[in-house]
Amino acid sequence: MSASLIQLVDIPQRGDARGQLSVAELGGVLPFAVRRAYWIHGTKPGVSRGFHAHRQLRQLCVCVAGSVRISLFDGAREESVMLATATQGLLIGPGLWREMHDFSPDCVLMVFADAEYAESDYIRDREQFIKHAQA
Ligand code: T46
Repeated sequence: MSASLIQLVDIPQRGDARGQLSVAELGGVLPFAVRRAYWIHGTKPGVSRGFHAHRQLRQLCVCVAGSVRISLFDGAREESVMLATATQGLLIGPGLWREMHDFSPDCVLMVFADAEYAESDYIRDREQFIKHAQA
């Protein structure tokens, strides 16, 4: 059986009596050096996002507040996962079509990426992605 598309990682916890502190660092939960971070928040009700793949980019997604469902598609199989905790991350490698659905109103989705923004790294057409995945 092939490996799951969903790679969840537990984020080390360094909380104490004062509250929680979660750490993502290179050599720990991060398998790459971060060159960019961005976060998606204030998503309007009923809105879905994503609908693209990346050619090279690697990412770690952490839902630091609220919840969101992320689906991944490799051109043949589709799997989805609900992110609803700040103590787990979803690693997304290159060559996976992603969609984000069911954002809670308070959702804050942090994304750590291994490269700066480049529109040329995106495949935004699903049919083109399927051809790319099968090549
Ligand atoms: C991803 C999912 C999880 C920039 O100018 N710089 C940036 O670093 C990013 C991420 C986006 N943009 C621009 C590109 C678009 O004009 O911001 C606009 C919105 O981006 P997009 O429609 O691609 O957003 P999402 O939520 O569909 O996808 C984002 C990331 O783009 C993508 O890398 O994997 O979150």
